[in-house]
Amino acid sequence: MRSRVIHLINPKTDSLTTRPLYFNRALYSPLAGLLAVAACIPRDRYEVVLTDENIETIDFDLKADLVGISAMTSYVNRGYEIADRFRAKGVPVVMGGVHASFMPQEALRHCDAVVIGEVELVIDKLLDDLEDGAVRGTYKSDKLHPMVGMPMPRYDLLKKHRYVNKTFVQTSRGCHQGCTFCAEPLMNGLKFRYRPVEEVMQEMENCGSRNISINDADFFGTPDRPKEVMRALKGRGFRWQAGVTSKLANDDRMLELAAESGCTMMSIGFESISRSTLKSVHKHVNRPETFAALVEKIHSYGIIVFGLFMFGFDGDDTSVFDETVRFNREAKYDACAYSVLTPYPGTLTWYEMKRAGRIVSFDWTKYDQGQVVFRPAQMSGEELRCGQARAYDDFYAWSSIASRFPLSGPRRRAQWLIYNLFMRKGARTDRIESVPAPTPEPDVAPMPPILPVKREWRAAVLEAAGGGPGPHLS
Ligand code: B12
Repeated sequence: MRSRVIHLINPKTDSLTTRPLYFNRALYSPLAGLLAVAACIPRDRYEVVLTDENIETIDFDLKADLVGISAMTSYVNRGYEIADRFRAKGVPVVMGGVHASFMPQEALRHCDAVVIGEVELVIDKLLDDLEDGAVRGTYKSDKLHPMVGMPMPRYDLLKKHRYVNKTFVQTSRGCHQGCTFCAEPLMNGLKFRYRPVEEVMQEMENCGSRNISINDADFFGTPDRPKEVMRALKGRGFRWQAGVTSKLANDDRMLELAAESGCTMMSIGFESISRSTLKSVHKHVNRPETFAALVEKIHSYGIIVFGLFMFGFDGDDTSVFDETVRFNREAKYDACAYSVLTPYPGTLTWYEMKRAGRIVSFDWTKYDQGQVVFRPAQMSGEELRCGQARAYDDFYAWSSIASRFPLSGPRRRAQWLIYNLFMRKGARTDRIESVPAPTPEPDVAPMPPILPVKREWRAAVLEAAGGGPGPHLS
């Protein structure tokens, strides 16, 4: 018989894709982590309540035996406030997700326990400790989950009518790219772990929607595996979208299978139209000279291209904004996101900038890729933020939307419009304080769940952490 309640909370995040924008719906909400946590909790012993503060208010009076909070860096401060309130009422709190995984010592000032990295292999110990009234400290598995037999995410807990994208299926974890600004390789490793295709299909068939977002860091990371998944997807009537890298998105067989199996959109981290910039951040896979032809090719398969770009790299000067947008408009990207480079704690960019004394604000709320928390190399912070805002204005100007609109061909026009309207409105309402004031740095150093492979980076991480706590997976 169920006797205990676990309250899982996603704190509010003021991001342009998350804030409910049209018809009371958010474009996305980052709930995959909590649905995975809920999946691991035995249903016969616990009732799970899920609150996404982006769409509803938190019931602080709910009688829970444990509160679990997930957060990225930009909304971890709100997570800490929530944790403090529940703990003041005597409710134990556990935190997880990317920020707490990289900064467990900081998080432990606000909660009783932190899960570092994946929850699946430590949940039993956590729940045993809950029964014994002994939930405290860090929980970290000494190995990564093989991704076989993973429990089905609890889609039944989701208020589906409040999101445009409501299913987040992971077919793999890990990534072969070691991009310096990204947390993925230090959270999930540089090797792919794959879920068995039949388990992926089972999840998709039972998630309650035929529109699927594949949440892999890089669905097209290797040549054969995505083809297996796409062959299995064929004929089932799904529409799906995924984040992929540019190299294998150029493979006709891959695109053919994608189109045949229901792919409607690919999000691709192009990041920059400068090859030397891409090299400097270890995104070796991207070749800017191929970008325009790639967009055209993907279009020819009826698939929308959502281009993800970043501004503020050391090679960027003030010409980067107009040049990038001109390129994006001419190549007829369907949608673009322009992020400000952000040194997330524990990433290689963080250590580089920290060593050079270039990080200005350590206020995590500002780490939303819309504000400038560091000193750019070739422009002022103000120029970077204004340039980013101008890029959004230009790319989502009505004239640009009209000239890029797919009047003919098989791309889905309704989906195209939804993305353009959400991004246009989100970017325009996103004008917050652009260059935050300096703040003192945190007194605890981040520590990635997985140490970097390269010896010099390992040394830099350990040095910054003063020797650092172990053990770490390699
Ligand atoms: C898919 C994805 C998205 C999707 C999310 C879709 C969704 N519904 O979840 C979308 C497109 C919305 C998205 C948006 C953004 N994202 Co994103 N995203 C990812 C990606 C590639 C995978 C996340 C995912 O789904 N993981 C699957 C789940 C199952 O894994 P998980 O969340 O890690 O959860 C596991 C553990 O952490 C743990 N856990 C998690 N929460 C909790 C809670 C408790 C209580 C416990 C015990 C355990 C626990 O258990 C889970 C299962 O093992 C990650 C990369 C990564 N490695 O995390 C980046 C990542 C999380 N994103 C990132 C960023 C920066 C963003 C954006 C700011 C980008 C932008 N410019 O807009 C926005 C922010 C949106 C917002 N609302 O604030 C960064 C965050 C860095 C940081 N330190 O904060 C990451 C790490 C990528 C990177 N660049 O480094 N993202």
